[in-house]
Amino acid sequence: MKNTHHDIPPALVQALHAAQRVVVFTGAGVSAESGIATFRDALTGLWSRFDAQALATPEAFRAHPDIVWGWYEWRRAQALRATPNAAHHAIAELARHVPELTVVTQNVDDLHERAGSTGVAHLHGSLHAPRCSACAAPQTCANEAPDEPGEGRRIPPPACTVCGAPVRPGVVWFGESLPGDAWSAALRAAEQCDLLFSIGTSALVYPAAELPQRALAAGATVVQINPAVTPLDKQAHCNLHGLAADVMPRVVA
Ligand code: BV8
Ligand code: ZN
Repeated sequence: MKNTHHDIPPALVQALHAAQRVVVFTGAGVSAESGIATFRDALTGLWSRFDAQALATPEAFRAHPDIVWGWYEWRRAQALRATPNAAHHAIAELARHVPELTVVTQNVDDLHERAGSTGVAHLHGSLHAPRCSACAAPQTCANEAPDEPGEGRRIPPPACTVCGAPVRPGVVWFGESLPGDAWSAALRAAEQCDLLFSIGTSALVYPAAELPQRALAAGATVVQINPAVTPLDKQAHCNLHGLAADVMPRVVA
């Protein structure tokens, strides 16, 4: 690595050079500069009478399938149009600088993969992998490049090709368990790393928000990158208050 880490604390540069195992834990803020609304900002139009946490539940899908499906189709269209930003690229590049890097994301887009990261643990599923709400059969997305559905448009979910029940988004809703393989890989990586970056997440949603705590408890250095203050500020060894796409390229430089 060249010595061009402008404004990055020397102790962090040192920790990065010494690290054997690094975890990058990301949230919606990493995709913000790609034009994807963060989770707590993704409500406009019809959806603004809900809070995101109320819409992202099995109960909401049962009560208002067309509102919930419409919201996810709007978000899927946004994700399809977006491209990875400098933060996604820097994270993919970081894998070439450290012996072992695990990317763990709460995001339901695929921008880490499109930037070149591999083996990404998706704790909260994907916008691009719908499945049947009854028999769980994987379903294909209706249209590879839908027109941007209008903000607040109701869209009835399609019927399962196997049993006819409504198709649901392939994401993890509140009250649902995380995919076991992704969660155990994330937990193992957090407990075994020497350095964890928590980037662009409000650190409010559990069990995902446990990961930085587990890393701290295991003796790792924890670095947070976020323009805002989060509950993690008090515990992190280093808080870089800035935009992920500005800060990450300087960390990796
Ligand atoms: C579970 C997928 C076991 C869908 C999401 C108390 C009461 C009630 C419930 C609970 C409770 N305590 C714990 C719970 C359980 C609950 C929970 O944690 N609730 C909290 C909120 C109180 N958790 C669950 O239910 C989980 N499952 O526990 O299973 C179980 C089983 C049965 C019964 C009970 C329990 C499942 C949670 C999964 C929810 N699914 N997403 C979808 O996307 O629609 S969560 C949602 O939050 C997001 O999608 C994301 O995945 C997650 C975290 O959000 P963030 O990514 O952090 O985004 P956010 O908008 O919040 O913040 C953006 C941040 O970026 C901000 O800090 C901002 O400053 C920053 N930022 C902005 N721009 C930039 C930036 N940073 C850097 N650069 C920038 N440019
Ligand atoms: Zn089915």
